[in-house]
Amino acid sequence: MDKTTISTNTASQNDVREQLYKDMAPHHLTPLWRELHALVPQQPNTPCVAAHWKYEQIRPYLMRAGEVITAEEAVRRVLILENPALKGQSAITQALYAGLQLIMPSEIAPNHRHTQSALRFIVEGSGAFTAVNGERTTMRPGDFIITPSMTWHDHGSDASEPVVWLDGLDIPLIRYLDAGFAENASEKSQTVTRPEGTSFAQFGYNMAPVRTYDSPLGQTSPIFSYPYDKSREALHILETTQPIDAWDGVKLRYINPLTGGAPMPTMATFMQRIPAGFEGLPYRQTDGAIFSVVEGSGSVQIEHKGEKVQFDFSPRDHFVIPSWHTARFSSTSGCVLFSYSDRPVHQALGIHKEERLNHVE
Ligand code: 1HN
Repeated sequence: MDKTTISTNTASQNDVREQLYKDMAPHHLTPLWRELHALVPQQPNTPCVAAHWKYEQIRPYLMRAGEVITAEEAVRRVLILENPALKGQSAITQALYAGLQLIMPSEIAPNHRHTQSALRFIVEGSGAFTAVNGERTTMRPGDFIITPSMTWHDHGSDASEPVVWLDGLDIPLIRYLDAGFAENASEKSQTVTRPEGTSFAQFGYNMAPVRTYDSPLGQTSPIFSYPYDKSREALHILETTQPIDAWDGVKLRYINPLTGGAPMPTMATFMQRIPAGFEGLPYRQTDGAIFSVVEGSGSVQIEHKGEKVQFDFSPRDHFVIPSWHTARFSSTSGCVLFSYSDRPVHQALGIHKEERLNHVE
């Protein structure tokens, strides 16, 4: 139908159209021309909003959860970080899930497995462990740990203090694809078959077992734990010897050593140092990113469709920068940030986009 026809359309034409829509509806038909704008927006139009969870404000609820339910009874004692604009969806972005999990001394979170990939980023306390495929990994603050898709995993604690970590999973994405399977094990804790550190010795030293060309875990990294002391050391060396990126400060991505790609097929992870006195330039990217503050304090200004928010963050805080929201970081005294996003999915589809602005608006 051309423009002339539309501009001259009459009340009776409208009636005819409305009648058509009504008549076709029982046949599960709907006219594209009424949906087209929303279906193909000119730029990403996420319903998600930027949000900040201050650790000092939410920790009391986590500890209260520790008093009212055991890890075993809960299966996973987690408070979900839910995007305020996605209530009831257990999602922090459209594609990703985030939660804070608590394990108390000598508790067990029972063995199970599922399609959804998971990452753990240790926020508070040392001495809990997670077991993946028969190998335990001790958790220390700042460590980044992987539970690959469909691998058996349970958590336990030999610690004398509460241990809290950030869980990042691709739950909403797998739900969207209707592709999730899950299974509980008959034993609460899996049998340990390999000493701690085995997978790191095999794959964590820029070497790999001689005949390993294909990853034993498909696209997922065979390294279960990326210890913080190594990531922190790398950032420190680069901060003190190399030029600082005007947008990111010093930012490294974690890699699957067998592919050079992201450690998981659906989630990329990053560790970043914002140097003292840094005033970052603004950027935006299509992947929505979730941040966990490791050390120090700073601010992030986030702007979207003319609305601005600023989050002043401290250690153990969490915040989310949704898709295509413009963000810039600053810090007076310096800070270290862990983050994860759905970037590998965007890249696999060839649709990842990032824009780095050269001036502050
Ligand atoms: C899960 O398996 C864990 O293993 C944490 O610690 C959070 C959220 C939804 C589904 C499975 C875990 C989870 C989860």
